[in-house]
Amino acid sequence: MRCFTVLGPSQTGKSTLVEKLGALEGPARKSASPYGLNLIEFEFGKEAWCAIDTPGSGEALAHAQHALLASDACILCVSPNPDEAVLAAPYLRVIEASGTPCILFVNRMDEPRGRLRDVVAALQDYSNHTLILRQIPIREGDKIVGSCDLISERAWRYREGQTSALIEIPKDLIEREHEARAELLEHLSEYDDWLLEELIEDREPASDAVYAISSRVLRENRIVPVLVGAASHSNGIMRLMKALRHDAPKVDVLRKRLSATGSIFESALVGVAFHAYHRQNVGKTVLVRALDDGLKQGALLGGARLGPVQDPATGRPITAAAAATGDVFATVKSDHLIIPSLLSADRSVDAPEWTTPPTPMLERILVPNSERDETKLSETLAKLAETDRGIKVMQEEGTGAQLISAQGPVHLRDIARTLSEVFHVDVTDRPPSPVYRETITRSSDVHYRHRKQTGGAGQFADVKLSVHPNGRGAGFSFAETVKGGAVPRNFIPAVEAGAREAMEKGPLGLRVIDVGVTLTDGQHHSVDSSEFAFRAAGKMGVRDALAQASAVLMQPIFRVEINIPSIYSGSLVPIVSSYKGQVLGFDRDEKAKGWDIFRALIPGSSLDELARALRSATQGIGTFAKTFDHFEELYGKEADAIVSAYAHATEH
Ligand SMILES: Nc1nc2c(ncn2[C@@H]2O[C@H](COP(=O)(O)OP(=O)(O)OP(=O)(O)O)[C@@H](O)[C@H]2O)c(=O)[nH]1
Ligand SMILES: [Mg+2]
Repeated sequence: MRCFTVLGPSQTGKSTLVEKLGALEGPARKSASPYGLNLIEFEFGKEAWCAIDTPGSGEALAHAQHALLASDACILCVSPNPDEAVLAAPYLRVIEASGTPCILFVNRMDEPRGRLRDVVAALQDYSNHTLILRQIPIREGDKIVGSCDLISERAWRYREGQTSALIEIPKDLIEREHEARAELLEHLSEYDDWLLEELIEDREPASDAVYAISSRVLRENRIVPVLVGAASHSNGIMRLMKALRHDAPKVDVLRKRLSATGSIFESALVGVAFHAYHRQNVGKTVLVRALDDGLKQGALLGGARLGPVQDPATGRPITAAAAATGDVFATVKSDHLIIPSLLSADRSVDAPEWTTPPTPMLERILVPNSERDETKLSETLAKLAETDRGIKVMQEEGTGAQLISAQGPVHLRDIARTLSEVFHVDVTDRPPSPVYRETITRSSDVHYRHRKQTGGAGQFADVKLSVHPNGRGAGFSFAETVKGGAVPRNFIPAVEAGAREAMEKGPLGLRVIDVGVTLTDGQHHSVDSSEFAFRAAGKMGVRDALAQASAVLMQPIFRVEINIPSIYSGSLVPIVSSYKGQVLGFDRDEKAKGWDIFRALIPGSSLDELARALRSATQGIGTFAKTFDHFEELYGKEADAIVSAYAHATEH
């Protein structure tokens, strides 16, 4: 079976395209996974094909990335509007990183909104591969009525809902056709010496030879050919499918590409697990592409036996024949399979780096509506995270509540829906509050005596302590300058332990950071002093000292690395500033053409708003990764509000 992915921005006609491609030679078989990919299996040119239709939302980029892991080639489906080219940037980026041969399909040509050349030029800004026209549109007035193939030099007139009719190249197009063809040949000749020579000698190369070169060039992933059409009118569909049939590499090239990442030998590679989803009463269903013959229920794959194998299109069990190389199948009760992973019979290795989804930006606390579901929620989220690497599951500091990071609001809604429909756990979500700390701004001294007389043995410990601010980030420190054994050596560690305990909750009710404690003097009693007593004295003494040392709220500051197409970099400066952030600067992203990495420091309390502002400023394309950088003092009304909210929350 040959397999390709269709990906691209939202509403560019991917699903329509896949449906039309699948129906070219009779009815296709379709599978819908409740969340994620659609697989369409069909016959074309006496071969079995599987098209993977991916969702267009930027929040679902991970699904497209994983689908590429199982694909011989891909079709990037885009709109004919040059202004929307930037929306394709994330897809060009992952396609390039994955090394998957790609055909660019400019769809919706029935709604022309600009020149095709401008669309291609705008997209070229985001691709290191040359995007090169394989067809040019035939216009009548402002309507596109057909296309002309630049290799065969044949023209086709679109017919509504049918395959196109062969026509003469319109006279007024001949010049443009020659020009575009020359450009195509010139680019191809960069990868073919024979063709180069023909061109230099000014000979007209035969179509067959050019076809062969263009196939090889796509197979080797040198250039990205551009085709055009209108999926909903079935225009350009046959041409596209024929291009795939002739030019897309077969599964052996995918095997080589995957093993070239170095983590697995090509000879050992038998499959790739690329998608999974949960179904009620069925459990985890995993989609696998076989990269070798012989996979069937009970066969070893990834270190354990494969569970029942199903037809991905119908969900019916496949019991008889084993899968052949290239087949895509579904399997259940194969919970050992990790998504995504490369599989040998006895091992499962991590998929290549490029399959890593964008860092999830939307953090939410999930609270089960019914308290009984607390354990179930954490188990279920762990399961979901196994099948969706776009989710990160953590626990909130302090409360231990379930904290998840999702790709965005739509993804979050999908997660909640799966939790409810498949696992029957209903949740409410709320934003997490930043983790605050406090520290002191001046030194203070105390003398604290711990004394208790309860019946028999008493407790006695007397300490003189001073606390002082340590430098930012220096943490806690403890020193002693006790002379003459006023506090016996063996009790000093107990004083330190007490001092550390006092740091857990300072005068503002928060954990105390960056404070130094010095034990300067004290007294002991030969019978009543104990480690316990000195620990208590250390704790209470430090607590009192902190209360007099002008405590101040500390807010977390994060370093964010924002990934954005360069055209947005300028607009980020005012956004970051408006969220009390500090711009550190931006650089070109060496790994992705047309992208910048924008760095800034930003308070934890602004991260959620930054994510939202970034989404709307960049049409959902920009993402950021954050790492904690440092704590910083926060004064004024904002600090007062946080402190009183804390005091209020801990009262109850
Ligand atoms: N005019 C025109 N409309 C089209 C064409 N192809 C698809 N559409 C329409 O565009 C809309 C979106 O089509 P889909 O196929 O669902 O697009 P998609 O890319 O799968 O969308 P998402 O999966 O949501 O990203 C539908 O209303 C289609 O009928 C086309 O070539 N021309
Ligand atoms: Mg779709």
